[in-house]
Amino acid sequence: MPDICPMKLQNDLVLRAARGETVERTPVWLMRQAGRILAEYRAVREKAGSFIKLATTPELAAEVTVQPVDLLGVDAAIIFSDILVVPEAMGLPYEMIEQRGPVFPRTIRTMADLDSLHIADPEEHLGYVLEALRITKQLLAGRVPLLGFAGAPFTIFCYMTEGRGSKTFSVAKKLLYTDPTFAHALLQRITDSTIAYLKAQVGAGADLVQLFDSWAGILSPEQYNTFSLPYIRQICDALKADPTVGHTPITVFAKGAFFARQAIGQLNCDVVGLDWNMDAAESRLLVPNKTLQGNLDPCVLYAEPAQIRAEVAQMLAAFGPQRHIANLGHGVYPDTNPDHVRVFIDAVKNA
Ligand code: 1CP
Repeated sequence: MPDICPMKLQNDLVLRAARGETVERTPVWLMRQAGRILAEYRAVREKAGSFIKLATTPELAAEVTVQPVDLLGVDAAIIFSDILVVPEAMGLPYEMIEQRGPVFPRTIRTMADLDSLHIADPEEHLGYVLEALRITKQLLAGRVPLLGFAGAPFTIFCYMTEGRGSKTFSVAKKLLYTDPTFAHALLQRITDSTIAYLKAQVGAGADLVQLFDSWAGILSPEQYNTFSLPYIRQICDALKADPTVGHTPITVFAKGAFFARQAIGQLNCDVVGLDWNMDAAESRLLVPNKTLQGNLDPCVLYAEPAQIRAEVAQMLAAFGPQRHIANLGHGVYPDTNPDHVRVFIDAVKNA
């Protein structure tokens, strides 16, 4: 097993910004930077044969994790994996269909279905991600921080019940109304698995962990307060209460949940992720004591370089130089020109 003794980071801007310390410049990285836009990624993906093979081969996952650091100059690496490895580790395997995305051949919609699942044991069921983190840590050699991540329980619930991606996740949402007891039981089991998993990620070298609540925006504020926020709170509290993990910053990104910014800002987390519908000044008022991450519209990267630079300047001015980690408001789109991604990154770094 590679040695993972703590190494002093040469560039710890993301971590210092996350903790609210003063930074010389705004740090920048991109959600979904590791698996979408680079020809170099597609070459490794081809060599692996499939997404799942790539994600479960630690050496290859580590290689594509480091690519954006080398090729784009981002201030952080995010481990190459997927949020759906947690359901799989709980006993619900997924398949990745080319051009379509993930599918669960079996779904979890009743208490009887739930009985077939266990709480994920990270070392036993997710050891390949932990090994990828350890190898990545070595490859990075302290150049930039390594970010771990997991899906927020409600977003994972969506995929486990619906069985696939959806615009409305109406099967998942229906269960919140028709069988809230079951919904809470499944959410709790996902939460317990996620706490163990994120702790293990930190143990394997993750310097910060981000929760992706990608489908938060389909819930009403009341439903969000009932079915999503309490589970995110449990995760934040559990990590912060653990003496070996508590120092690790936590980012909560709840896409579309503009109504929940204030409540998320009061969680035991360090950074609140914003999508591009969320106004910077308003978000500062709602979340006065935490670092904000985001939030350029990913479509800005389709524009000409001059416009990308202008939009970046506007974003940086709106957030101010401190307590901000520059990013897009959601993952970079797969058909984005990597040169335009570099324009975005350089515009932040040279501001
Ligand atoms: O892209 C990267 O930086 C690599 C790591 C990464 C991350 C952070 C992947 C690899 N997936 C994710 C997170 C993820 N996965 C989220 C949360 C972030 C977000 O909202 O974008 C979600 C919702 C998923 C689920 C998922 N996995 C989808 C969406 C399905 C839908 O329609 O609802 C898809 C298409 C995937 C597949 C996937 N995950 C990652 C890659 C590179 C791919 C493409 C598969 C391939 O290469 O064949």
